[in-house]
Amino acid sequence: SRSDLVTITPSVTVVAGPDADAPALAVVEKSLKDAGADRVVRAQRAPVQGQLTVYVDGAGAARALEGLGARGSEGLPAEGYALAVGEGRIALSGKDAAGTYYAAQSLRQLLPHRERPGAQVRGTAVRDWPATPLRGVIEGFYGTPWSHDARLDQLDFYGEHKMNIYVYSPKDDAYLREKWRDPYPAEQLAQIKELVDRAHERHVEFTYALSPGLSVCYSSDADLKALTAKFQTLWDIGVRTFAVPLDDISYTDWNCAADKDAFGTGGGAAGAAQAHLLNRVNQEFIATHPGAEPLQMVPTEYYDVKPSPYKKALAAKLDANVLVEWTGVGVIAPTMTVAQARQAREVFGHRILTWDNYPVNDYVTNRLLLGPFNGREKGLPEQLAGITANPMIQPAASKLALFTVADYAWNDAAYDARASWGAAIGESAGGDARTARALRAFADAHYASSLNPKQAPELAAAIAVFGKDGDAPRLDGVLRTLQDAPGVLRDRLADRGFVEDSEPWLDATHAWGVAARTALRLIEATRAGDGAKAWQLRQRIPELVKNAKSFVYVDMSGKRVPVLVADGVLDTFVEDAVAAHDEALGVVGRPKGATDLSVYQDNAVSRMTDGDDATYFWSGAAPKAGSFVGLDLHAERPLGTVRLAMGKSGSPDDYLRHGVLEYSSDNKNWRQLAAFDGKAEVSAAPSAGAKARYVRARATQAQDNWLVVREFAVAGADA
Ligand code: LTM
Repeated sequence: SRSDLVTITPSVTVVAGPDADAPALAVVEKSLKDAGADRVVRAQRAPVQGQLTVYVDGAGAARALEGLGARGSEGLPAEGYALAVGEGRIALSGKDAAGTYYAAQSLRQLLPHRERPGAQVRGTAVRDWPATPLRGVIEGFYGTPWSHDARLDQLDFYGEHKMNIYVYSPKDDAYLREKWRDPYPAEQLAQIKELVDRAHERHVEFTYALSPGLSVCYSSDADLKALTAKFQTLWDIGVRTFAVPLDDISYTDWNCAADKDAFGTGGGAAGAAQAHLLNRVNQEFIATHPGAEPLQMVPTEYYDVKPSPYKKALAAKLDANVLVEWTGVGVIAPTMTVAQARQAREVFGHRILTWDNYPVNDYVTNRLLLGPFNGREKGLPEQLAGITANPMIQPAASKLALFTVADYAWNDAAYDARASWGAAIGESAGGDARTARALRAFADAHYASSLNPKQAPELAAAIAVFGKDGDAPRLDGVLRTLQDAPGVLRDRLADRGFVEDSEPWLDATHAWGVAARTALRLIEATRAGDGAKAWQLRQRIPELVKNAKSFVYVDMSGKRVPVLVADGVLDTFVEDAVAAHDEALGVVGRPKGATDLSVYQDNAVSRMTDGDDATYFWSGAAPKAGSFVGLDLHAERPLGTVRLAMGKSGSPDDYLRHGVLEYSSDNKNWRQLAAFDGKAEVSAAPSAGAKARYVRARATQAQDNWLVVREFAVAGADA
């Protein structure tokens, strides 16, 4: 970078090369106006001294870069660019049209955003290029598909963040799956054309993905014709990239007698059958349409790298130039490594494009997933044909995570998940500190996912500090920011889509903020020995919690799903405050659950102590020797009969195979109550006089099955 400053003069001249990208020029000109220029004019050569000149491509840009001592775009990979600012000029040079467009986007980010005559921009020299060829989004979730306007808005966002692919594949658009053979009604096709045109203007490859797998005959000429005829209607409106996803279908028993005759049955037959159809699409449609990009497909086994007859057949028979999509190891892969990507390339025998299931929330519709893209090893993009992220049902709320996906896919080497997340928040808040603070608190409270296992990390840290220093005013400040965040976002956030998307979560966040602040006051009153005040606050809490849990997301089938906010953090804080108060009064509430195992989805450890046999704790991994689930009875007491009810219908084998029940007064020194082997229902009565505050079930051997605990109870413990 350089030390000089360049002034945005009232009149700016743009000198463009003969082939300079038109969308890039539009971005440059708009950015200059947003930065305070009154007049932006195009000219063949540099004008009068004292005026800012911006060179875009061509000989002028090359000379200007050289004059600024910066290297040009020659030698860069596709979509790379050089950009330099200094000595009263700005120069942009793209390796290709997309590169120039990305140079323009970087310039937009560098320039000040609020009109101010005479604004200045710091001198700089940048050479930049993407880490992987395809970077973008696959609208591939179940549930309410995005609206047309939301899609247009997304395409603008992708262009701004150097993402270059959007795959149109909503599971609940009937014309893509159930009615895949049917042509689009004219109105719908016209809307898709508008998307294709917008994508083109934003250097985004609109990819049309047709999923015939629910009813196709892979060997049928008629079905091939139906598929390519549908593709042709999309080609005619400008689509140049096509995909055939074959995920989430039966491939061991698909309903086509002719295919059974042609290929047989089972995984190997399915791989051969799919390759047969896809090769015909590839050879008879893609290859006969000059300008078409390589065909993409999603295999039916998209979620692992285990060799199988299906993968073997697909690898051997599918045309070499078809891209294969893969979700990583797991449908929602907590981590993705370079080694796994190499294995995928090997086992599928084709170039791999990731279908990364983040921040998709169709399997947890009670959650917003607002944390960053995480757990993807550096070096991964280099192994891939590209990265496509499956977003949330909520388009605008997806942008925080998608910002970070774009960041990683462009430059994984420099990627820092937390820093990128902060930058996403800053951009969304548009430089307004109050909005940024509110958005950060809200996003923190909706942070957890398989990629970001810790919920509400900043709030949890503040609560932990309070546990040590007891500084209630400081924690109250944090909780107040959270409680007020929904109001601030509703009043100030420019992206109204985000507010619309988040409505029930905004309501619930405010309500949880109120409940948590009341709990904090309860803690203070309990500590101060102000029994009357504490009792008054204690009585309000059940109603406040009930209210906080009352907000619902209504899905496309009309199902009402109660939404979660900072779960495991706010609810625990409130429960602990109540328990501490009750304990001080000598009343002991329900035991509190504990475990060192991870939690599968929403099956929190509190569900094994809720007195309801139909709900359960479900671990997110198999217990190792030493893993435990435990109870805190809040105070030492005579120990009653201990009951441990494990397993559940549907997963009867998810129980501790070999373990011991133990009890303790100090959570350090343990005595054995019973040993158990091979049974899901365990019950043990202690000898007379036994006392304990803590009880636990500890695995004595590692096992393969995960653990379900429906109820873990001590007789008389919650009297
Ligand atoms: O991931 C793939 C390839 N298919 C489906 C997606 O449509 C769905 O959105 C995600 C997340 O639930 N899981 C899938 O299996």
